[in-house]
Amino acid sequence: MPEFPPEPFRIKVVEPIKRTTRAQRERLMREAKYNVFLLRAEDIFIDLLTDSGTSAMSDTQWAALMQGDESYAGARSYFRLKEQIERIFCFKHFVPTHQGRAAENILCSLLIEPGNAVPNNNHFDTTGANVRAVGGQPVDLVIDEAKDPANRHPFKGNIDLGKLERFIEETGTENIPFGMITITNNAGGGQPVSMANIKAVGEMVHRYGIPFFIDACRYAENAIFIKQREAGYADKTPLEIAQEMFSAADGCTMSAKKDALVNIGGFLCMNDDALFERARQALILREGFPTYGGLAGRDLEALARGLVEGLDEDYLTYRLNHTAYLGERLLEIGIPIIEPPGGHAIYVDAGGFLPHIPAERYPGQALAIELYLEGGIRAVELGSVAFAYPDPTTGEIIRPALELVRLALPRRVYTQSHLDFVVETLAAIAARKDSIGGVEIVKEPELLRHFTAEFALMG
Ligand code: P71
Repeated sequence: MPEFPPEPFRIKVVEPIKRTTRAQRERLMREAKYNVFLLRAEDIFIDLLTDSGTSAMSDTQWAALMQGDESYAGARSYFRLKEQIERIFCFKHFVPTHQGRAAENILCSLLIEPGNAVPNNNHFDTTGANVRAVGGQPVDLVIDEAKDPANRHPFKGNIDLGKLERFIEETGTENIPFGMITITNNAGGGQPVSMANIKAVGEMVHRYGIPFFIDACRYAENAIFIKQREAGYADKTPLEIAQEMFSAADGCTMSAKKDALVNIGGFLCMNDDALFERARQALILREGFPTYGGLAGRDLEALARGLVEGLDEDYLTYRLNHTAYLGERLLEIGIPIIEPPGGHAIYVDAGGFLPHIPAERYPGQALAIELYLEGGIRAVELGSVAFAYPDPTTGEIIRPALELVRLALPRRVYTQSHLDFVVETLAAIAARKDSIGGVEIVKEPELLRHFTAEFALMG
């Protein structure tokens, strides 16, 4: 087999994408207020905004849609989904939700009191926002190696156990409603967490009587990383590794829009009976009856099959290779990225790539704009636009460690030649990078500002 083997699928249905001219893109970007979220998708050539909800479903999943049982209560599709969730995640209870943030919302609103704090390796944007929305404080305790882009630590998503213990001692167990770990760590490069770390974090929080939840969006990619990199797992299947990961926790939140290969869906799992009762009530209020939870019966069917396909070892091996191909080619032409390549995305170190643009002029946003102007490529800023926030007591702006631009790879959607085009586009930007200026925010909402903020070029 070649170093980067070909896609383990062939294409049965195609969706045309169109090129635009540089002049058109300049106008479209200006009209979108220099926020790539405000562009129209049909004006984009290669859309790497997110791997969330953008997967290509298989012929089996499309066929399953026709078998969706749309009964309000007790639908057959619910039981098909239940069987898969119980097999893979091994928790006692679950409720379906329309997507991951709805699961987070229910968990956070049931367990967090104002003034509480929640530890995680890195909270992703919606998770952090859901913790804050109910008066809690998200606290990020990832290992220091994660802050050095060139460090090739095999499990750069790990939580620093020393930091976690100090955090618990200083905060007090009564102020920590639960601990979390995000697998893989999306805010920190799509980097995996080792089995040893998942178990050690679980044991530590449990020793203090604190429940432990996994943010499981990319659990299958995390599992194949463990198989490839952690001693003792080479002969285990991704399913066995997943079961072992979840056995360390009391529950999980899941956005099925990632590793479950569907365009919409999520769920919240837990072992605690009383919490499940409260979650069911919250679900009925906010999402829907507990056997469909904000989804159509056909969505439940596609999800049940997507969970199976998403754990397939050939698919997962291809998936990591596909992402690594983009990362290694960018490194070859001198573009700094978070190393080693993550599971679902390559994160360009925009701060390192554009050192003449200070963090307060948002180098990541400037690069995201350039990617669109140069090649019609959409990426997302994951730096100070997405993650900087004012300190609750001093008001001082706290910035993330790195100013990143994420090139997220939708699952089973783009071929290796699309990735070559992304590399060529970044090479063209690199050739004139000193002429790129920073940006300023001219309008922003209070929470999750990156989705709707408006920017201006500073020249
Ligand atoms: C991602 C997303 C979705 C997103 C976020 C920001 C801009 C564009 C798209 C969502 C996650 C996630 C983790 C680790 C929970 C959610 C929420 N990620 N945890 O990466 O990555 O799930 O979108 O289904 O509500 O692009 P949800």
